[in-house]
Amino acid sequence: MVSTNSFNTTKSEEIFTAAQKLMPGGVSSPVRAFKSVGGQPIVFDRVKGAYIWDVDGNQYIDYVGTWGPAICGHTHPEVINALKEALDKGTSFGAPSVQENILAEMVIDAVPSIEMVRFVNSGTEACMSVLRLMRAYTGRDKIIKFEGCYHGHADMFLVKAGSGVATLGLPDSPGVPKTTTNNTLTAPYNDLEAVKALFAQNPGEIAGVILEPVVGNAGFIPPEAGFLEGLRVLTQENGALLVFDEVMTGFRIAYGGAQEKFRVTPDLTTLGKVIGGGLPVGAYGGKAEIMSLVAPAGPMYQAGTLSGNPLAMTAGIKTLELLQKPGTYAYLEQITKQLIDGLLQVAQETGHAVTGGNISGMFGMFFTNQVVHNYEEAKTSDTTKFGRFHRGMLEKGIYLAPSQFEAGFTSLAHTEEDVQKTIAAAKEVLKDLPA
Ligand code: KE4
Repeated sequence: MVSTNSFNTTKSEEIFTAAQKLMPGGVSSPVRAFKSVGGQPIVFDRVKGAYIWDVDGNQYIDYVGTWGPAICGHTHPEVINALKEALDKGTSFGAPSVQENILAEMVIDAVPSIEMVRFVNSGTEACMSVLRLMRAYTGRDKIIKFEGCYHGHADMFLVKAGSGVATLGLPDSPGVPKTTTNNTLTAPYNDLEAVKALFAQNPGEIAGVILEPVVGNAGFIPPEAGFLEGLRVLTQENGALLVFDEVMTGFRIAYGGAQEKFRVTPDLTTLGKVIGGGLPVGAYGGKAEIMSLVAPAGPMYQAGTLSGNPLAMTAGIKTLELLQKPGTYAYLEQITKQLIDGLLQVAQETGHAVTGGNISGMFGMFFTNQVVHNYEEAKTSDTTKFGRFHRGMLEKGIYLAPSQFEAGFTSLAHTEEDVQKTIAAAKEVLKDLPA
C-alpha cells in the first residue's frame, strides 16, 4: 500500500503527457482522463485480484475493476489458465465455435428474459443493435430513455446521457444529426408519470423504453419501489417493448441481473462487461419470437467480425462458472455493504453531508444531504468535493471511479482488510476536506 509521502507518479506523468500527443485526451475512453476529478490519471502497469500497480510501483485497492468485468478479481488464475489453453487453438475464427453455444446456454439459463441471444463486441454494439430490433419488431421509430442513463455512444442514445457525457458536462455531442435524436424521448429516472405522459403524447409511435434497471452512469441510483413494475405495465398497455440495459448490472447485482433481483422481466436485455470476463463481449437477447427477426434468421441486419470469438467466449464462460459457486453474491453484498456503510459513517462523522448505498457488488455515494432519485438531483451534489475526495483517496492507494457520475464496483477478491483500509483512508481524507 502506498504511503502518502511516497506518491511518486513521475512515470505516469511522462507516459500520459506523451499519450496526449498520440490520442485525443491521451485516452481510449473519455472518463479515464480524470477530467472531472482533476489531476492526471495514473498509468496502470499490472493488476491482480483487488489490486492495481501503476508504472511507478504504487499499489492501489481497485474499486473500478475495469468498469465492471473484474467481478472475480483481476487475472483470476482459472480465467487465465482457460485463456492460455484457448490461445493455442486460435484467438478468432470468424466461424461458429462450440464456445458460443456454451456461453449462450449459460446466459439463457441465467437471465429470465433471454430465450435467444446474439453476441457482439461491446455494450454499445449491444444497445445499438437492440434499438434496431425494437424498431424492427414494432415498426415504430420512437424510444424512451432516461436522463443520466448511458447506453453506449451510438448516436440515438447521446441525449441527456450519463457516464462520460455527464462527466464532461457535454450538451450531448456534436456530429449527431437532429434527425437521429428526434425519435429519442427522455424522462427523469424514477418518474412513471413522465413516461405515461410521453406515451399519451405519442400514441402508437413508441417502440419501447430502454433503461438501466439500476443506474450506474449518473452515479449509483437504484429504482424506487414500483418503478420497474410500472414500466412493465405501461409498455404492455401501449404495445411497446421494455428493454433492460444490464451491461453493468447483468451478473453483477444478481446472477440473473436486476430482472432476477427485482422480479421484473423485460422483453429484451443487453449485456456486456462481466460476460466477457475482461475481454470484449457484449450481447443482446430476449424472447425467441423477437430475436428470430435478427439476420440471418430474419431480416434485421447486424454483424461483427470478432463477435463470439473463442477467446472472449472462454473468458466469459469461466467467469460465469466462478460466479455460479454458492455464496458469491452473498459475499459481494456483505463486503460491499460493509464498505459503503463505513464510508458513509466516516463522512458523516467528519461533518460531510453524504448519501449512498449498494446493491450487491455495485455501490455509490453523493456528497449531498438528499437521497438522489434521478440525474437532476445527482447534479446538485458537491462534485468539487467528490473530486478532492477522489484525489485524496488515490494518494492513499485507493482507486475510485474518476467521476461522480459513475458507480463503484467490488469483487470476490476484495477482503475485509481491504475494506477496513479503505474506510480508514477515507476518514483521513475527509477530515481534511472542508465540510
Ligand atoms: P461499452 O460500449 O463501453 O462496452 O458499453 C456501453 C455501456 C452500455 N450500457 C451501460 C449501462 C454501460 O454502463 C455501458 C458502459 N459503461 C461505462 C462506465 N460507466 C464504460 C466505461 C467507459 O465508457 O470508458
